[in-house]
Amino acid sequence: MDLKDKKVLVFGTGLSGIGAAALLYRTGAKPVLYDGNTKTDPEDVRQRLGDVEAEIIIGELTEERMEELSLVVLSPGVPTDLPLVETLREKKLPIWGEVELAYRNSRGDVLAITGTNGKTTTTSLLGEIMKAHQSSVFVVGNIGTPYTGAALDTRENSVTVAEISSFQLETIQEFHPKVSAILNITPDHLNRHHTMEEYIRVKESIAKNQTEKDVCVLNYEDPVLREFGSTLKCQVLFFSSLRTLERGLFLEKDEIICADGKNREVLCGTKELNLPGRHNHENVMAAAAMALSWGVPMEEIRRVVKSFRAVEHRIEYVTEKNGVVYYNDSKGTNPDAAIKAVQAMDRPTVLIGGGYDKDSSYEEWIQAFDGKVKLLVLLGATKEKIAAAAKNCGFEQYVFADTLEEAVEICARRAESGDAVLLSPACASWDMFPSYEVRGRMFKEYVRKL
Ligand code: UMA
Repeated sequence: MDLKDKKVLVFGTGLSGIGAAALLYRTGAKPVLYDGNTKTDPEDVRQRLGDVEAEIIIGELTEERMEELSLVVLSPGVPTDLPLVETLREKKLPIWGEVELAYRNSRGDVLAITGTNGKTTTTSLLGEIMKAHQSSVFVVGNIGTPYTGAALDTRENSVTVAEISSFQLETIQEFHPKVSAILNITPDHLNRHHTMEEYIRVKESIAKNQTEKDVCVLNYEDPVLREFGSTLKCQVLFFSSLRTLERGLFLEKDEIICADGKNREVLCGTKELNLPGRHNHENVMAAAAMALSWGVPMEEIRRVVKSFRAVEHRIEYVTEKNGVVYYNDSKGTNPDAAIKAVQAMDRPTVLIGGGYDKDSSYEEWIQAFDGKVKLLVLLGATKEKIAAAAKNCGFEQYVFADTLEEAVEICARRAESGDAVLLSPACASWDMFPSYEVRGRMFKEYVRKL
């Protein structure tokens, strides 16, 4: 689509909106940056745009303005069934996501990762592996760097490693990764996608444009994904942390092994990794499977995998005070991710949970406490709901806090030498913080202040 001098509505003035507006401006289109939140300060948006020229509209978008548009680009946080989006669709305007816009303006190969949990760790690790092998590598997407910010810098020999969320997948059309991966699918974002079937469908769409020449990496232990593998026309490479595979990557005793049907080769021992927990071994297998599929030699992958450390906010060690170890798992934004964090704890734990309500249920998470959690400190919009779930499960050791700072102080008072304090909320941050990153950094600040 030739967008020269065409008006394009960019919906949302967050990271994606600014990235999309800049890309459109640099390619000759006329971006109209819109935000439905009336509290948005146009001056702040203007500053974040820098030298990018764009019209800014906050609050109401009139019918008249809609008539001038040639395309709409949605930020991932904008629900596709929002009445305003429906109206734009009725006007027969093409609606792309920010990822679609970036993809259509980029060159080289795309390696794309989705899944409910483990995306960021896998994306960072794959990014490091590719950077060790290749000179032009971009790590983009849900990880926090909008894809549109990098697209115009890509070349034919570039590799773009993209973390892609379900929100972003909802609005792709031609997006076509050379290698894709779906790490796992467990309930998340059901307030947005409404049903689990729809959430699964959206996640699986990462492979919809892949052909026989492409590869999709899937978790063999996820029954939905195992079945999905048999329906794909592209090549499928499985990984498993529970069984030996004839072809694929798998965990056997303490080793990660790669088998091609005839030969097997050890990638590394799990003790050689700096990433704790089985879920992390799965992330390593997925990243290695993707890199191998793209053509990176095993030896190079092995070197990077062994030196890679946990990403910020994902079971991140903060400090030790009075014999109590503090971990920041602010990225534990759904019950499944939070279960992984509790399972990774090897000592009695005081846990901080609660946050934005995504219609999740918390019983499974509470059952996973398994006698390890001595106190649950609850805050945020879901605190009553989680307390009710805890009672249902017979877990009564919980208290409420009004702020994260108060929660940290309670933890410090109640934890004893030899315990862990873990922030792993099982909820998004949006009720109290702009992002999980801000929540995690505030947590670390309060802990350091103790
Ligand atoms: N907005 C409206 N109307 C709406 C909804 C939002 O006008 O109905 C406006 C808001 O007022 C705000 C803007 O849209 O100004 C925000 O857009 P956004 O929510 O898409 O946020 P961005 O800053 O563009 O960040 C997005 C991703 N956010 C979401 O998907 C919610 C970031 O993922 C991502 O890092 C970034 O693009 C760069 O690609 C964050 C996230 O929480 C980490 N992702 C979810 C997750 O991981 O669970 C999916």
